[in-house]
Amino acid sequence: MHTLALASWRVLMPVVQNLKYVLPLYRAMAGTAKINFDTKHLKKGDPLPPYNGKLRIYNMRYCPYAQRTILVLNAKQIDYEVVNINLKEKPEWLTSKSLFGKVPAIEVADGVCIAESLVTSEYLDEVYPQRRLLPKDPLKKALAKIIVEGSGPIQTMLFKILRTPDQVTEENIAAYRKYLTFIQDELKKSGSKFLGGSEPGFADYMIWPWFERMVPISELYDAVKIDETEYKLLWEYITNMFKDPAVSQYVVPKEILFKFMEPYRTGGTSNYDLLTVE
Ligand SMILES: N[C@@H](CCC(=O)N[C@@H](CS)C(=O)NCC(=O)O)C(=O)O
Repeated sequence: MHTLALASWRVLMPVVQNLKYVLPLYRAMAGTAKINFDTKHLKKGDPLPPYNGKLRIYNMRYCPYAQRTILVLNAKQIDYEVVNINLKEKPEWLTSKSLFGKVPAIEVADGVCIAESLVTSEYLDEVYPQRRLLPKDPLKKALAKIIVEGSGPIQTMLFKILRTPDQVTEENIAAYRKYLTFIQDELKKSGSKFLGGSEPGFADYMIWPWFERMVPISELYDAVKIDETEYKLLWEYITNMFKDPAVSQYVVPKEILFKFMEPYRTGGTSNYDLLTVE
């Protein structure tokens, strides 16, 4: 082979070899197409949709963990595809895409999948450089992650209030309020609209799914009420978060959320497809 041709092949070869990784990235960076979040939830017996080269998320429309990853994808305006999963009757192929059989998982190239909400979110933040969500500074980055790590009490509260509201303890309520205060104090300290600055960052998106649900749920249960005087700044923050485009395009209408959640308490089966657009 001609030396020049050989040299250019040496340069091009790694690109060609990695095309299956590079192409979805390129397409995603170029695209701002409208995403259909409300695809039918696939269940046992349903075939796996063929991989079409687009970054894909295995999701469940009402899952707060999967929502974290969706918010990152939206914030970065990545073009992606949603494959919704019926978690009560999981498709046989789910564990080949998500090791623990849970959502979220993302498929970044044909058959190359990553699971877990925080892992996928951080991966996307590293791979897609547009609008960095985690701070570069190691100290600030650590603080953002601590804010997320500390969200246990709000997660516990949501879980309990939906399933066994009569078993919510004084300790649950105290820990929940302590976390609300912690977030409000962090906002005060930062002096900015969001924990991440003038735009929502990693911590904002990772804790948001629980706040989004607590607002309508607090209409039903006093235990989770966020007092408007005590938590004035936190309320401003919540209002601003609802207006963020990454958030607003994915919000579930209150009536639908209540309908979906009802069987958690009564023991029936949730209808995953309340929002489905085929
Ligand atoms: N630690 C996981 C938790 C994800 C999770 O629990 N997802 C739920 C849906 S909200 C799920 O897939 N449940 C199915 C199961 O546990 O079998 C993460 O952060 O991604």
